[in-house]
Amino acid sequence: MDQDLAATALQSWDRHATALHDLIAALSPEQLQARAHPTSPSVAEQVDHLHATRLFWMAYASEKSPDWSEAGPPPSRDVLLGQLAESAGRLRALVASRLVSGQPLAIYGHPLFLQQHLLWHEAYHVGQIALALKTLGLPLTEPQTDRIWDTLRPPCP
Ligand code: NI
Repeated sequence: MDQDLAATALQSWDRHATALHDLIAALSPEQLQARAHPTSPSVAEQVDHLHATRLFWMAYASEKSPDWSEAGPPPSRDVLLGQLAESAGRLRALVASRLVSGQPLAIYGHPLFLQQHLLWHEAYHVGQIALALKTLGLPLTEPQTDRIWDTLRPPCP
């Protein structure tokens, strides 16, 4: 793969991981407990789920036995942030190594399809998180949403 394109693909993941980290880091303990509906997972449970989902599909794609370890109450915000950083780094390393080697992943084939799957999944949950916060009456503020968009693309002039 073209080196510039590979670096750009990895930077795309990094921008997403930074935006997600900053979003979760800015939430209060009350916001982490928000639910869009009584039967919906809380914000913290959704963040825990993102980490578990990353590990699951990375294991599957690497032909290892996936371990679905999403049981019990979600950990603290700091632990959630540590988990996200760890799984984001692992995804980046897996994609980078396969871009270099050209070795396809199980199920996905090209490693960018795994990255794309996770980006889509996580964007879905960020929408659910925004809805849960709105339902609680503590929606994301304009500075919070601006920070997300400014991480994903250069600030508008
Ligand atoms: Ni999900």
